[in-house]
Amino acid sequence: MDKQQAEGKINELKQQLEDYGYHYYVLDQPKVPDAEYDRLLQDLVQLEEQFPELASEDSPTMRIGGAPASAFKKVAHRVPMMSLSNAFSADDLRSFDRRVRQAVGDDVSYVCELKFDGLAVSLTYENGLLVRGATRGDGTTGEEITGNLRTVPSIPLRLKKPVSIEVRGEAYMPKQSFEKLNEVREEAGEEKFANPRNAAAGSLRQLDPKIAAKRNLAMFAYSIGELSGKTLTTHYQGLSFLDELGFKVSKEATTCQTIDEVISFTEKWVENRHELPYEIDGIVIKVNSLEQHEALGFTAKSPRWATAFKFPAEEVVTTLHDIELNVGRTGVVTPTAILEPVVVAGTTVKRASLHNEDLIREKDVKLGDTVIVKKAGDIIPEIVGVLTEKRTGDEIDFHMPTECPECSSQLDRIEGEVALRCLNPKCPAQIREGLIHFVSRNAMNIDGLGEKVISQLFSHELIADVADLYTLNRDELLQLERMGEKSVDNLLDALQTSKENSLERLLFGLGIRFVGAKAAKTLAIEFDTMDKLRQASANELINVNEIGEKMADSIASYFEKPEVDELLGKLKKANVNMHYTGVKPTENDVKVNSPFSGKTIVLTGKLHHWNRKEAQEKIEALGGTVTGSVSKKTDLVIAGEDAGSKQKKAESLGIDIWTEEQFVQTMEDLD
Ligand code: 1X8
Repeated sequence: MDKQQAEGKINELKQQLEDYGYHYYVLDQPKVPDAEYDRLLQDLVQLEEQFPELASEDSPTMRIGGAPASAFKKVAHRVPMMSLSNAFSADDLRSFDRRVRQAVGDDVSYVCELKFDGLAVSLTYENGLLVRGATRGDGTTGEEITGNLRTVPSIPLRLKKPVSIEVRGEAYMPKQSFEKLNEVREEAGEEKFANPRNAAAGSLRQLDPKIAAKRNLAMFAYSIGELSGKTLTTHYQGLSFLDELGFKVSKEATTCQTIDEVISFTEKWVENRHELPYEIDGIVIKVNSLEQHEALGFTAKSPRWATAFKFPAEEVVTTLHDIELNVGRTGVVTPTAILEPVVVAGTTVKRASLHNEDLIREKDVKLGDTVIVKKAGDIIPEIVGVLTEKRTGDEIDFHMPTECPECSSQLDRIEGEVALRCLNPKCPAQIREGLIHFVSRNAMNIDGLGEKVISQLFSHELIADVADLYTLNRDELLQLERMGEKSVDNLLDALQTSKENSLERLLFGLGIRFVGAKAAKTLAIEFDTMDKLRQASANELINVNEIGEKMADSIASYFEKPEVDELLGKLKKANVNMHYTGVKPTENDVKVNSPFSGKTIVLTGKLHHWNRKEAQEKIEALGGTVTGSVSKKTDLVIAGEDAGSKQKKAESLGIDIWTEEQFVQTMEDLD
């Protein structure tokens, strides 16, 4: 075949494959058997290998996963990807409706849509060709994950019309694929994903698109960011247009003429949500008219023309069979309820957190009780109460032990804390949990070392501390149950790779009390090397932004321990990196990405959380300007207690006004 013939054949195959893919993944109506699709795809792979100059970015072969990226580039969203205000009840929805009518009059209709629980993404098409895909990130700046998004079969690589458009939607993993993926991960000794959302996000955050390609992800398109050369008048038209372009658009979107219809729609989905093959966490309500969107505008965080109704936490009744005691990494002994398995919020629940003994007393929980269990989203299920009227008299009081269930040392109740704690630093449960923490995803991220493998290594006395992981050899690992040659090789590779992790992963992995992943990163950026951090006094540590007294003391006393000195020596000998290798954020990065950057802000009224000067410094550090009086140039007024004329003036000018709580919350959300 010459080049010209190949080009013709490649184009034919591309069109045919995209059409088959569209029917299969978007319309759910396969046109040909899977084997036929695979055969044509292989033909195309071969032709593109033979004529590499004819390969293109809209080729269905990209769906198998193109070249790995070395890092994700940041991309600024030209139109910010905002979050939505929340409504938790029918009353909240009525207030939303009232606010809308006050602003635009009574001629309002709404579109109700499902709120998919996945990862928000933005897709940019130029003349119909997908040129960029990005995560939402903080709404202003996201990460470019084009290679990964090209592997998602329901995302068109080329649109059915040659338009230039930015499309938003939710990438997600269907429930069934999630269950299967976790089964496979468990078999392989890998950490399971907590929920489909994390699984989807984790898959799209892999540098190698071949991984995302295997994860069976999908995307629903639900809004248009930018569009040139076409005018739409309603949001619903926008959804139809997305459908015409070849996107997967939910069939459940419905227009409602009244808020009562909206409320009925939410009630219907509170009932039926679990029958869907994917997870939703609420209903999105949008004003239909785009002209009214313009009139309503935005607050600093979200559009005034939309809101998200969040599903209430679900409650079910079941029997409490037993209370199990677990010793955590810091020695805290926590009681866990063992329940008669029951389905709640779409998953089977067998265990629930009881937190501590005080809570058990307060809720008057006894073994054998009929209890109410609550679960919201991916939150750990909780026991909210007991149906005492169901008691038979056979229920048994529960008492916390006085000795550690694992090492029998005396348990201690630390002053000011409700928790019982095992103070034996050699307690095997604490060491085992510490090892599990060390390898976990946000710490050293060592794949192939799940809880079961760690427990085996520990009980076979192959490891006694985290440094021992790095001296494991093939023969030792091959002794373990369910560890074949391949798993062992993969694990040894993962261990080797983890040695190059940047310092913050090691710091977090060591499990120093009060040092979370975020503080570990701050410390790594500030001190650069483990040695410099070790030399820092508690006073120097407190001077670091975001490090408080409690954490500083804990870090300083951690590094004073002789066994820590020995451990770090072993890690160093194993060539585990102890430097920060990430990029240091410049002051500019912080400023550009903040909700205050470039804005003129007026503070008024009495502030309680920070004083005026502190608040001003915080805003200025984030790129905002604070001025004394309200004018047309003011972007935002933060109104404390007894705010007077400035607030009135801001209201009359239609300027955004935040309460002090909103301001504090926004600051905390930035952390
Ligand atoms: C987030 C989501 C929206 C929709 C569905 N799922 C989401 N997670 C929708 O519009 N149907 S809109 C949205 C946002 O604007 N942040």
